[in-house]
Amino acid sequence: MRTFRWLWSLPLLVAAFLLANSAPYPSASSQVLAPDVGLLSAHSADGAQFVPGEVLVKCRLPLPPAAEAAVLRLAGGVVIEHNPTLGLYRLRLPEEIDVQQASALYSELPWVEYAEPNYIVRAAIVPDDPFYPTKQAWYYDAINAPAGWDIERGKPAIIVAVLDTGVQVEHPELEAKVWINAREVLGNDIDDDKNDCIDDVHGCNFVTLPPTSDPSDDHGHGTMVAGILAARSNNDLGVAGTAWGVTLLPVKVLDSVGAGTASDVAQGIVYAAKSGAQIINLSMARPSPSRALEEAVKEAHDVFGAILVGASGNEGEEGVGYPAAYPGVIAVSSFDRFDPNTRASFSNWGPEVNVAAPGMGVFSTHLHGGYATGEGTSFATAFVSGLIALLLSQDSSRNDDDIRALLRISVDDLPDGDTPYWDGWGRLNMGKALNTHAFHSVVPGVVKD
Ligand SMILES: [Ca+2]
Ligand SMILES: [Ca+2]
Ligand SMILES: [Ca+2]
Ligand SMILES: [Ca+2]
Repeated sequence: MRTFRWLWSLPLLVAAFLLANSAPYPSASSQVLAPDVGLLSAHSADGAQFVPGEVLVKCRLPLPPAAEAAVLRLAGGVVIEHNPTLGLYRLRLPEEIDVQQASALYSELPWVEYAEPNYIVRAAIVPDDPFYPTKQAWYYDAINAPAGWDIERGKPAIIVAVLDTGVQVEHPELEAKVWINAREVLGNDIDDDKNDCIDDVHGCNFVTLPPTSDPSDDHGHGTMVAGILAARSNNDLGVAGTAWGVTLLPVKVLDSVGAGTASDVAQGIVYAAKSGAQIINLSMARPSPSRALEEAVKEAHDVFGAILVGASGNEGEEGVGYPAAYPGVIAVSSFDRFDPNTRASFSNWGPEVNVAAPGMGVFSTHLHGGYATGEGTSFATAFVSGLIALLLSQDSSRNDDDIRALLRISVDDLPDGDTPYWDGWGRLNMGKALNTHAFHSVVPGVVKD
């Protein structure tokens, strides 16, 4: 690799070079377009792809054309395109010149505003799961999911607890995603990690008395929620989930008919928080409050810093159900399949609603390794937990306030019609939410319920 730093670190030599080289660069009207580089690409240190041998350079104005041409030729670059509106030059460098090094050195020149490799921009990723185009694309498009997946697909360190009817942990789309409790010694009949469940390896079952370490699903609801959250995705099989790479913690608190008690749910919430779940998905609702539930929410939220997400309820009436209605829980409603700007007819509304997500015709994993379609704010809730899991994968230091602020500034506000607050801040927009890193240091504190 040729080195040329010496030339640029000496401004006098550069000036001499400029004086000696006054041939003009090709004008905009005579620009030479390079042959299409097709799929050729290289990767920068941060993984971004760029076109080999090409650098984009913007010169500061004003600079005499001859001087500008000389600057551009410094690394042996040939102008292959010039956009006068942007003031941008696309240069082809000799093969032996390193593109990133050349960009850095061009950037050091006082006449250059910036220089960078010619990065490749790709269309938002569409997963190859066979049910995606036929069953799932409409709702993932409605929440701008593919643009989000371009940015973040989820990290295994982020644990989402699924408080539900259990999870079919051996489902081929879920088994690789299920939490493994490394802090528990198995088979010694002792709760080694003191999370209130003995010998728990893949979660816990609080429906039985006493609790057992088997969180298997005997209903199907929890397996569907788990799949929406984090089914294995882009694996040429079944469905795509929202947060492809995160970890699921199954906590069975609802029985084989989908019902549960406040005491079981309360215990499950605290178990999830103690086990390290940063997000607790509560795809359930009851019309009236419960002190036990409220205390458990407070404990998980205030003491453990967990982010809780709950369903607004499926009665199609005013009044958000519990636990979603508690201030410590992000409450989720559902928009309509046929008009994603309007409320799904079953979705409860009220001032406690925070955000709207897909809840009609949702297709996900089901019992016996199968798949099924479901409807309800339960399923909408799982999309929101999934997006939050991606936001924490981006930056695990984000807390509940940060997440609420990010959701609030990124959603698409929908018309309220005659059901005020039905969509809360608005409809989930994954691409926008995941593209707001820059706001992290400024928004917290600005937005608070
Ligand atoms: Ca334990
Ligand atoms: Ca044990
Ligand atoms: Ca899949
Ligand atoms: Ca609205």
